[in-house]
Amino acid sequence: MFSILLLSVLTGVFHTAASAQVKPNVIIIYADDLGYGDLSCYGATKIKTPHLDKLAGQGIRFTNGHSVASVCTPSRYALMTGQYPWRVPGTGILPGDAALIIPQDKLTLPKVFRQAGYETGIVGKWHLGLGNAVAKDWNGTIQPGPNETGFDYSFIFPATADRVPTVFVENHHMVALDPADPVAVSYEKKIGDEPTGKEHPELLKMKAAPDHGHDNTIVNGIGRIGYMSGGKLARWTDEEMPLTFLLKAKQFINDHDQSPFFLYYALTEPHVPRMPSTVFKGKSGLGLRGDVILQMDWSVGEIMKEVERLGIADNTIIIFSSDNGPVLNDGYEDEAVTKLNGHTPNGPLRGGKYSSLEAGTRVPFIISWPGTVKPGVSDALICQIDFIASFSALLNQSVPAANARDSENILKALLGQAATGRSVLVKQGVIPYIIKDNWKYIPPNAGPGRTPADKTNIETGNLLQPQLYNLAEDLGEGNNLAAKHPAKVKELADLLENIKHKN
Ligand code: NG6
Ligand code: CA
Repeated sequence: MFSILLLSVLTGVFHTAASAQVKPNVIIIYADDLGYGDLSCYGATKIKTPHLDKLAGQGIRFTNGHSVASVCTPSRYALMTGQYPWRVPGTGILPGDAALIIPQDKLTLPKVFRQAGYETGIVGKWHLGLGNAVAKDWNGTIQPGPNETGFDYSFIFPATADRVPTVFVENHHMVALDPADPVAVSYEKKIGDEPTGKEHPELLKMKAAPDHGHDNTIVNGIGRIGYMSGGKLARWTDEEMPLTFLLKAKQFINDHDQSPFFLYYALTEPHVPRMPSTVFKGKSGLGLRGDVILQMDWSVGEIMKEVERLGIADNTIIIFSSDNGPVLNDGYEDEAVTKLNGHTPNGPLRGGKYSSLEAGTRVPFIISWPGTVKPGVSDALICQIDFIASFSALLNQSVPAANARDSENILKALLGQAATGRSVLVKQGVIPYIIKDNWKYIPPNAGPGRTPADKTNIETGNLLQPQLYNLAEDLGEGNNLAAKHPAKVKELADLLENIKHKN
């Protein structure tokens, strides 16, 4: 009896002692269009997100965490490659039939883990292109894609929930494809003989906003961007699509609970079209956008429960963040604006998705590693582009020259062992702009100061004069100090140019 007890105590000690070196599992949960103010742990009072609050409570809640860009594709490109997207043409928001834009001969985030002996998987939204060209056979082997850029396993949808093809692709193949009903996709012209949202708005269960582009092929009563035909069996229903991702994510975790794994779990919430499963409809009181945030929060809770159930919670890093900031009206009449009820998706920030102002790219950012990372709040400047260099450092992997060139090793900040992270960060809104030690400089830019009021209705950050903000004192970017501090403007403008032209 005594010896069994001793043995188990000793094993426990060894396990703890070893876990400092044992490779932790890593799960990145990546929301789509979630704002800095959308979670109760980030100050939201009109909505409660208990599972993310719990994750933040057991980990570090970062107040100064950033995506690279204020829209999806460039943020995800940077997360995968460690390179600023504005260096590479063609990294803007991709249509659903785009070719793969991630280089296959360069280091990527999943490759770092794979080299270190991890099993790597992606479940969820991809939006980085598939195949070698726009023209491709969706019914055959679809490649290159996630499996050629570092993932051993992939279960994705190709682009966004509002773009065709509205199907899942698992390791090169469309899921539930009926060969007798092949899928074709076009972003050029109508194909097939199905009604479109434009021709038959009476068939829609969620109206497309006027002149916003979401009125092409109707799938599951919702108009999409782009045209598709065929694949009736393979098309997802929006109410169950996030649940399918959750089940696949859990399955991946279960399949690899004995080996170190890296899971990139890319959620669709709260991106449009917002169509939660029935149990979440009406639950938030803030309309469907609030409801899908509750669904997203619940999914995070399910992942946390799963790693606890498997007994791997202490050795699993969970990172939660978002690819860009919030938007309300992004193409559908889903009451996101009318039912806001005083909720502030931006929190204290100006701007939103698409914008050069802070709400475009300053996002919720939580890291939990129970037993290793001490809970707390950090103001360190951190960015998703730094995952490659930082996890390479954690896992003793080297980064070859000319790879991940904009990624910095900020591991200490990510693990709460340092109060500061980066000193300088270039982000991308309408144009690239720079932050250095809490000073933010946006170069002069022509263009409207706001997107159209009847559409996304967001402050862009465009101004013909230079903008300089002191984010330490003025997080809401209310006070343009450019005229007062011309030397600071010059310093940051020069630095931005240097970084842009760095080889
Ligand atoms: C925009 C779409 C918007 C959304 C966005 C991509 C229009 C007018 N708007 O072009 O609805 O799909 O692209 O969002 O088409 S993202 O989060 O993937 O970047
Ligand atoms: Ca997005």
